[in-house]
Amino acid sequence: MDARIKLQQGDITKLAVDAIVNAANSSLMGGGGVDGAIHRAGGKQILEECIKIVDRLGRCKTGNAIITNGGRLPAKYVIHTVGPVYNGGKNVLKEEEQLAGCYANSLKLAVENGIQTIAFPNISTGVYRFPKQRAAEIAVATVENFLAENHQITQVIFICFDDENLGIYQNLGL
Ligand code: AR6
Repeated sequence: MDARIKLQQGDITKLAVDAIVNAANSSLMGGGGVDGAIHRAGGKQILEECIKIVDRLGRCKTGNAIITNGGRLPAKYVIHTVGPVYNGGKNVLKEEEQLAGCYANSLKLAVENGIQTIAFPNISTGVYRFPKQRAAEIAVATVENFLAENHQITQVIFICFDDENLGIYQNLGL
């Protein structure tokens, strides 16, 4: 395991990292879960920048990411990414690819913005119902692959809110 990857349990809105990642939806207009928590804690500055981005570029596609200011959060930036809604079945490979895209595209955007420290929630494993074990395997593998080719990022935190996700990440060797 890359020594720059760290596991933590708690609330992502409390982290003083360069960027926290938001599990958003394609409207970028906020929602429940971690998205709601980030907009509540960060205040209206974040939503105002989201509105400008949607006006300019349209909605955010599944697997893609955009970046805004961090408002009142201790983090300087929020990277908003849109995870897949899990349906499984014949769509499962596409959904897995989209979830990997969330992690890879968020890291790419982080690098483009000079970010060194970043924290991820367990994207798609709440309301979007992605199976937690598989989601964790994809998250860790994608981040490890990215870091193998990148020396700017100094720390990636996986922050688990619930005990089940925490246990899964621990079993993956974190
Ligand atoms: N800090 C860290 N993780 C959290 C927090 C928090 N404060 N709160 C929840 N989680 P979800 P999704 C965890 O449902 O499945 C929203 O309405 C939670 O335990 O937030 O990607 C959006 O607007 C879970 O493991 O996101 C979208 O419409 C993880 O965050 C939709 O939900 C993701 O759960 C996105 O669904």
